[in-house]
Amino acid sequence: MPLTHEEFRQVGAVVANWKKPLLLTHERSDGDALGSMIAMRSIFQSLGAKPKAVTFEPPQPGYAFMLQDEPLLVLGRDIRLDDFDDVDGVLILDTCTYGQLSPAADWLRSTRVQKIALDHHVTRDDLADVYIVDEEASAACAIVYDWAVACRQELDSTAVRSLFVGIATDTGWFRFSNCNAHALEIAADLVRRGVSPESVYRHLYETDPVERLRLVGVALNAMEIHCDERLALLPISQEMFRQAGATSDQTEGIVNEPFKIESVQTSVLLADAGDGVIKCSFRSKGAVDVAELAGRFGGGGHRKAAGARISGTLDEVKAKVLAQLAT
Ligand SMILES: [Mn+2]
Repeated sequence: MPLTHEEFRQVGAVVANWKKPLLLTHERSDGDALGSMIAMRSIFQSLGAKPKAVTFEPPQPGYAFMLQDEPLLVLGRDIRLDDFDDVDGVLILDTCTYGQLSPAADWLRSTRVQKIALDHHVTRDDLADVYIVDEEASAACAIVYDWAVACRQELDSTAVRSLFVGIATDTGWFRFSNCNAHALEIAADLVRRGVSPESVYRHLYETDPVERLRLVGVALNAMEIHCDERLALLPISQEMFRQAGATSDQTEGIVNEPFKIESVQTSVLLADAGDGVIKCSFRSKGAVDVAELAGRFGGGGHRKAAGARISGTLDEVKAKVLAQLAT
C-alpha cells in the first residue's frame, strides 16, 4: 500500500536528525538501486548531512553519468565495515533481504543504529526498525519521489535524473506490467523538472562496449528451450565470458531477450563468474511466480523479476533450476 503523506512526514522527521547516515542497496546494483541511492545522497546533502553512500561492487560504467563526479564508496575498496561505526542511521534501499546485502549482513544484524528500509519488493526479512514499503510502487525511486514530495523536499538535477533512471529501468522503459499511471505521472513531472529521456536512454543503452554485444550473441546462441517452448534458459559459462571478452557484470537485460518468442513464459539467465556460485536471474511474463521460485534458492525479488545466487557448477545449477520449473 502507498504510504500517506503523514506517514512519509513522520519518517522524514526521523531521518532529518541523521547527520551521518549510511545508505546501502542490494548487491549487483541496478538502475533503481543506484538511482534511489544517488537521489537520497543528494537529499541528505541538501539537509546538511554527510551521507556515506556505499555499494558492494563498483557500479557498472553505464551508470557513471548519474554520479556527477562524486563516486559512490565501494565496500572493501574505499571504505571498510569498521568505518561504519560512526553512522547515526541506516537507510536500506530497493531490498529487504539480508541475502542481497551479504557483505554487510552481519554488521546490519549486530548494529544498534536505527535502520529504515525503503523498498517495493515482496520478499522481506526482519532487517529494519522502520519500513517504507510500497509493493505497488514501480520502483524504489517512485517511493523516494513520493517521500520527497510529501516532505516538500527540494530535488536537485542529480536527484531528478537519478529518480528518472530508476523508474525507467525498473519498468523496462514504461512497458512492464509494474508500470502504472503513477510511474508515468512521476516521469512526466521529472521531465518537467529538466530530465531529457533521450539523453538518459543514450547514456544507458547506446554506450555499450563491443564485448557486451558479443556477450548477448554468445548467450542467445547457447539458449535452451524447454517445456513446450515455455521456458528459456541462458547458461553463460566462464568460457563464454572469455570468448566474448566480457565480464559477469555485463549480463543485465539479456534475460529479457527470450520473451521475443511468443510462447516463452519464463526466462532464466545463469551466469558462472568462476567463484563457485551461479548468479541466476529469473523473469516471468506469465503465471509463474519467480519471486517464490528464487526464494526456494535463498534469493528474492518480484513476482515477475527475481534473482538468486546458487552454489554449484553451471550444469548442476541448471539441473536444479530445471527440476523446479519443469513440473
Ligand atoms: Mn527496484
